[in-house]
Amino acid sequence: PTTLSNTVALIGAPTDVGAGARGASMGPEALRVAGLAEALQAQGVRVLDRGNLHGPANPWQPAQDGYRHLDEVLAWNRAVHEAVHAELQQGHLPVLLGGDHCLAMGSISAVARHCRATGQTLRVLWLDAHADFNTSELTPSGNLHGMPVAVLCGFGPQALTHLGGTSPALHPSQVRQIGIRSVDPGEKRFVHAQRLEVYDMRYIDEMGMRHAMEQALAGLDANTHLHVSFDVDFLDPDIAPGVGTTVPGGPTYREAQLCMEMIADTGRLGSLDIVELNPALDERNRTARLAVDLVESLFGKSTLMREHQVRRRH
Ligand code: 6HN
Ligand code: MN
Ligand code: MN
Ligand code: MN
Repeated sequence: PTTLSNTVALIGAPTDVGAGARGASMGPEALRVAGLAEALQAQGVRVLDRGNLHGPANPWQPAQDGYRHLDEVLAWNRAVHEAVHAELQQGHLPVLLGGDHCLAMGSISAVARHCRATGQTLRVLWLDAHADFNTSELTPSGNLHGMPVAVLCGFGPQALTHLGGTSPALHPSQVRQIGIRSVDPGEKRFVHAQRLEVYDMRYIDEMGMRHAMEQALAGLDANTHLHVSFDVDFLDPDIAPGVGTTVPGGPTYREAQLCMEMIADTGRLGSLDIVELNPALDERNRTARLAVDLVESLFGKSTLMREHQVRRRH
């Protein structure tokens, strides 16, 4: 089997309360229009589209005490946490359709809670241009989509760090970041201090995506639940313009495909976020269609049958 469950639950969270640009709230529908459910079904997956969650509107206010829209971010993440946790309890593979990346606080805290209860080991792959490891002291923007990894590791306001009851939801050693190429100055020191394992673009340039993914996926076993948090700005903006925070020099189409295929090969995918897609900035939904194409690979689509592929190793 390619994934931990053959039944996927799509959960839309149409909000941009954590972002610095408006428009990620349209992400869930753009992914549906791009054929996400059909693409998953073509991989033999049963798809339950749960529709969209509801939450407060975006008040578009300046930061207060280092956070923008903290109350609204909390409300959305409570809804995401409950929805994701309910699907995991039913044995389903939750796919969160963002929405901005602050929503990973809710989804990953739910996955961590589920893994604690079932005795599974959680590994998080964070595919992103950004480390999303800011705190209210370090952030240049106050935008909470720049803080989910820190919050999940226990650094942030109590209400957010305790979404799943206990804190921290994650230890930094459970996280692997891939594709990183924009980290704020204070955030950079904090990433180092907390020893986050980061495969940044320089590492990928020098060593290749294959080696980076071999390292990032090392040590998985039959008890591992793999969560992939896919920020669409991970991709190079030449192929994925529909995001609010583009950073040049990201993975190419082929590198991104290889990344997804190598995750699929582990057979351990148990939950997924697709976040930061911004249809207001896209070109005729091409970034949404690319995301769907990559998700097909993540769920096991390959050019040939596995037994027909030339042995890759050494
Ligand atoms: N994202 N580091 C910047 C900030 O404002 O904290 C950008 C964060 C981007 C977050 O893309 O999910
Ligand atoms: Mn992100
Ligand atoms: Mn990002
Ligand atoms: Mn594909």
